[in-house]
Amino acid sequence: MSKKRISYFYDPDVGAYSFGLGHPMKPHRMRIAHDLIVAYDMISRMHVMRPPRASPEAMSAFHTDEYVDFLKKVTPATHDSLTYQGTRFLVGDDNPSFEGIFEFCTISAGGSIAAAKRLASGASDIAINWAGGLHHAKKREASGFCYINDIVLGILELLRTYPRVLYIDIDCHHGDGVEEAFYSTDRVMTCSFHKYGEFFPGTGTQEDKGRGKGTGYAVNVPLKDGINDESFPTIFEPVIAKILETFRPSAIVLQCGADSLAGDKLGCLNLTMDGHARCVQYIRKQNIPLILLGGGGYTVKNVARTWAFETACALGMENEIDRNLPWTEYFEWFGPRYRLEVLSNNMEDQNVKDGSLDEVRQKTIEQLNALGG
Ligand code: TV7
Ligand code: CA
Ligand code: ZN
Repeated sequence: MSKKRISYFYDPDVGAYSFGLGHPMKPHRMRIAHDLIVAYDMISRMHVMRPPRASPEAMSAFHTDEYVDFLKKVTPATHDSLTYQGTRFLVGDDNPSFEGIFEFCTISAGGSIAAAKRLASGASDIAINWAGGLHHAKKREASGFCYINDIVLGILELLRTYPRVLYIDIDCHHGDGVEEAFYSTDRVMTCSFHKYGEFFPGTGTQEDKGRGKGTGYAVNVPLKDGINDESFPTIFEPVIAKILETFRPSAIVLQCGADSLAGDKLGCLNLTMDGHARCVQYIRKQNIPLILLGGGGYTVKNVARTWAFETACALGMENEIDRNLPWTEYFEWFGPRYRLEVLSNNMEDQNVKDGSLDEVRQKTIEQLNALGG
């Protein structure tokens, strides 16, 4: 496996932000992942950078000025008046106004924009921002724990250099914000794998394929509970292979949402760490400039393990890495086995028993064939 030039964007402040007591989204997981990355001595093998904070102007490349101004101003104390009693900008408990909300957004978005610039400059083959991947954020509204859509901002930056960008989303939830942003263009293909059916955000059927020039360029792969390491590659790999053949992307953004792992607090899929990372390995070997982003992931210790391991995959050192975890400040979290692993559980794979996965795969391939590849 060839050596690649990796840039890793990390802001040591990111772990200090809190969405509030009891909220499932925990920025602290980036710090735990980082500590593993340090302890495994990956830092010396890649270019490590603290990304510049994204400016309000940079955010306005996608979001409205009014919404960005709101995020700049809102605090827990001004929430009710600035959201018009929770009817604008932030609706419901998923997106609280927490202390430092705007700074958190500048870190997450700053990392993805910097990652895009780093690839486009030709300085790196793979750029990583585990604080990014916040795929639900809309132009004028927060949604599903996401306030600023760092992914859209990163892709817009890539489009200044690259003719075609492929976005792949393996988070358990539908990547609706990114899909919507590029729904009518043929320069960005979006492809989300997600649980569909009585699950947030409720979009992402195979009938939703894009519009106008973008018709066929939004790819949705709806899944049922329990997809595992055996069945997931039988849809991920042929679908991606077909996309690479028909769309021929000049750059790829892979959202590595870790709520598709077994045992996730919010997710309902059954991938192991190795099964999840296999997606990274499959994309890496295509030798196309690549951005790796975070996203969901709510069983914190498993998110940290997986993103640390996927950093090792980017470096091509996954076969050398010690599966016994090194000592870190959070070592005791990883008991009782203290291993670099996320194991599957005994849930049934609802995708294979009625042949639904075969139908979804066939329908996706037909959609891609219709593009005329
Ligand atoms: C990318 N699921 C984001 C995924 C966003 C999922 C939801 C919660 C949740 C929110 C909490 C909370 C929760 C235990 C779980 C319809 C509702 C139901 C809020 C209580 N505990 C990503 C968003 C999803 C907030 N939202 O893709 C504060 O679960 O299902 C919904 C919407 C209305 C709001 N209520 C939940 O992974 C980063 N929210 C505890 C405290
Ligand atoms: Ca997804
Ligand atoms: Zn998710």
